[in-house]
Amino acid sequence: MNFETLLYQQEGYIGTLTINRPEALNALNETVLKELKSFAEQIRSHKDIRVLIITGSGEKAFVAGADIKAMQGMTPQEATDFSTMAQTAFDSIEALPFAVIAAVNGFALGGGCELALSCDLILASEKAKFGLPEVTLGLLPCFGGTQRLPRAIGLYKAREMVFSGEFYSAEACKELGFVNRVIAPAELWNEARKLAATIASRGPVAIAKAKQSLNTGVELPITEGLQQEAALFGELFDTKDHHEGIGAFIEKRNPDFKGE
Ligand code: CO8
Repeated sequence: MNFETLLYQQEGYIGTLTINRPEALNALNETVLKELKSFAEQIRSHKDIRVLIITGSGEKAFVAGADIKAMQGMTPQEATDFSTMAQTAFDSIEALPFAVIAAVNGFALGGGCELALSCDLILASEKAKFGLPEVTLGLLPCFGGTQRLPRAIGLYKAREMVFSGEFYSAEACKELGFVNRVIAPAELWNEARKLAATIASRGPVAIAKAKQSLNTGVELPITEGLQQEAALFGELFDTKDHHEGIGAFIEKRNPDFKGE
């Protein structure tokens, strides 16, 4: 996979995607968004990937938002189209059939915070700063922020973050409930890899179906969510992985899942 603004590396079952525009603090322009969507479309069918880590290039930023310079002079229709393009790219990341970890190494502002919110888990460096500062530009979060953030932390806390436009520390975001772990900057990469390796050692089909149950279940009335959970659970009994998992337990050995 060859991209202008993204770097992709894979080691074993763990892929790492780096947003690579350090001169603009990895801001999201049209090229990055198109490449993110194309990347997600290509990677989703790769059988040899079990966890994706997304991070930002350089010391300073995960992603400092949408590219403010590129927004200048847009017409209302162009702005809506730009928002839709970003939402579609982030939906494709969210829908990947394996776990996606955001390793937030610095500023995650506006679209950067929204990109992190489309990942399954957020690990943040102690020096990371999150925020939705769109209102400081006379705009509103439009890459999914007004939708994913309240679903993650509740409406009242989301309103404060959106209306104030302020930057929040990683620790404050952990308190709010959307950052999983806060990690010393030098350890962020190791911790992300360690968590990725743990997840990659579990049953891949089980992770994919658990992700589906969690992500679509929260949108459903609980009775429908429970029915879906039971149906997905049943589907796992058609997989070789479940024989391997149960067999390994009985034989007192580690399972060797093939993702089948
Ligand atoms: N877009 C474009 N360039 C950026 C961005 C950005 N979001 N953020 C930083 N840069 C550039 C700077 O312009 C600068 O470039 P140059 O050296 O050429 O002047 C370079 O990156 C380094 O940045 P700073 O010198 O500003 O670094 P500091 O350490 O002083 O400050 C900050 C870092 C605090 C992160 C600061 O750069 C900042 O406030 N950035 C903007 C953050 C922001 O407001 N993000 C939200 C953008 S809006 C959004 O994401 C969603 C709305 C999308 C709407 C789209 C509809 C069309």
